[in-house]
Amino acid sequence: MKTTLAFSAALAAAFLLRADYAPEKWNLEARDKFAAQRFGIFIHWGIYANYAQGEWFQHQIGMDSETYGRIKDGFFPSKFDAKEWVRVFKDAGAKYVTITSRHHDGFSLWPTKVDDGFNIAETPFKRDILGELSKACDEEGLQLNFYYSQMDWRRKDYPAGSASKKVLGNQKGDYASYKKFMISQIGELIDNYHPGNIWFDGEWDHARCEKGVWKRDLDWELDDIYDFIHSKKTLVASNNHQPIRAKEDIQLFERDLPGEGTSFSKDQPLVHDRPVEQCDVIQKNVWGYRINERSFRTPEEVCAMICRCAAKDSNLLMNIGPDGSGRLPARAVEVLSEVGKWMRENGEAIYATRGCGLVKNADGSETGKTKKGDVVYEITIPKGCKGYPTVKTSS
Ligand code: FHN
Repeated sequence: MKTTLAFSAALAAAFLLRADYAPEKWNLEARDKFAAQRFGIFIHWGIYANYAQGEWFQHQIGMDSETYGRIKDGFFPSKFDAKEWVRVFKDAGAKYVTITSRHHDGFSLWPTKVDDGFNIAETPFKRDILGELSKACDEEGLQLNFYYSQMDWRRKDYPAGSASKKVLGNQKGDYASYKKFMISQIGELIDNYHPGNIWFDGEWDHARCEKGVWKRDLDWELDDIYDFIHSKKTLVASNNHQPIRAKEDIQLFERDLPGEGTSFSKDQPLVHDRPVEQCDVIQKNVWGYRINERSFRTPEEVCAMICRCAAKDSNLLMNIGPDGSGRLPARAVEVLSEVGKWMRENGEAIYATRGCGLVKNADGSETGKTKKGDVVYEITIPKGCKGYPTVKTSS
């Protein structure tokens, strides 16, 4: 069902802040548990890793999905070792992992029964990547969550929007059919692997903000999808770059410190009545693996980002893009290992704390404060991240 909805600011506010929804006890507890975790690892991985040009490669060169998809027949990440990945993440101090179950190209990393064969079971590799990762996370006590792209560059029933028409043309699609497909897939993900949250991305294909007024050209019928997820006691998050809706449990900010409004979140006010998460990249400028991207964040920078987020009462979800063989980029592993050393020394100032603010000092350093019970942690981040953050405790 495709409709044209141009909401006025007032109507949009009424729509977004529906008063008739109250989260249940399990939901509030799950939100608290999520917020206490503070640091997670994001994984962007799919058949695009074989092209080694990032996850937007298909779109960038305007490749049709038939041609693009042929690379699935060569997807054989023989070095993939879920236990080793999880060892690296846990050693870094991460408490959860969020992986792309399906990105914009429409390829599913698990053997879904409800698509037409564009999934891991139809590659020579065949192994259930999400299943292996879920088991390894369970064994090590890490929570697994699933990124799920709403935008799709392949299916015939997906209604093309501003970021998909380069690949799909003006395809009208059939949203009722596409919605049914998404719900079936999400049901599989939750029933098979029990994620903590479903992390949506791509709603922005059908929305834009013009001078403070949101214009939307597709009614995603999100209430139905969110109710379905909640009925399975799973949290909902959406990286839609829009003001948060009542039924979204976590407020997401992409490559932008919550509330700063400097990039994707310029039209996205920080509400802060729910957990907050900032996602960012360890290999600068790219989420999925890109062979010629050599610029990695330093361990000092990653620690500073964790501290800034904690001081802003937010989690940090730090992304890595494994390569086509299933290996994590070596430099990312080194950086994470150093981050882990800092977290083991200073994690008390981060995990399960509440943020009390972040200020920039005249000398270019930053001071962040967090709190747990009566204990206040004062964190100093050196100018330009020239050293590791230091922590002072007071009560
Ligand atoms: O288009 C995606 C992008 O590939 C990546 O997945 C990031 C992660 O936050 N989100 C989208 C852009 O907003």
